[in-house]
Amino acid sequence: MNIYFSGSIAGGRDELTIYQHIVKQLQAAGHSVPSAHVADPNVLANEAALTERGIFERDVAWVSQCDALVAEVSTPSLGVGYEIALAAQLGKPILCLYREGLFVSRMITGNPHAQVKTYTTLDEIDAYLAQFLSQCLNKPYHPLALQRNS
Ligand code: 6IA
Repeated sequence: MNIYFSGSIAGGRDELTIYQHIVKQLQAAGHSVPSAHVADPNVLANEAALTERGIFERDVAWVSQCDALVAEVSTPSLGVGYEIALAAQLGKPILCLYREGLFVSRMITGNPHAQVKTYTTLDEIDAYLAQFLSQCLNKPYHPLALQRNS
């Protein structure tokens, strides 16, 4: 599947190693992650050639095309919130992960469009990812799945 990974950039990069772990897991499971650069420590340098509008339009297109969105929401981020809301409006399956014990916006934790899970270990992240991805693969009613099958 095509999985959009969403993680904080301007909001702060404290969880970079977690982003790297999630992207690695998704790719190792055979999924493509167009936004893998979110987990790249050099994202600011690598994306510098793009205009602000170019980044926005590209990322919106990628969210629109994805089969599902996985977001790490431990670090508050306007962009991550925007991408989650966009994916929700488009009916995409959404998994939000954050470190147990953090105070996270109720617009995420109370969002009926998203599965929201807390973790303390990488093993827990892996288990939530595996469960979520298998649910996505078995959801024939997903709008994109219907388009592909019609
Ligand atoms: O508000 P934030 O920057 O924390 O939002 C992060 C989210 O928005 C990520 O999930 C990305 O998909 C998207 N995003 C925000 N900024 C960028 C970006 N900037 N490049 C790619 N995706 C982005 C490059 C920085 C620039 C100074 C070169």
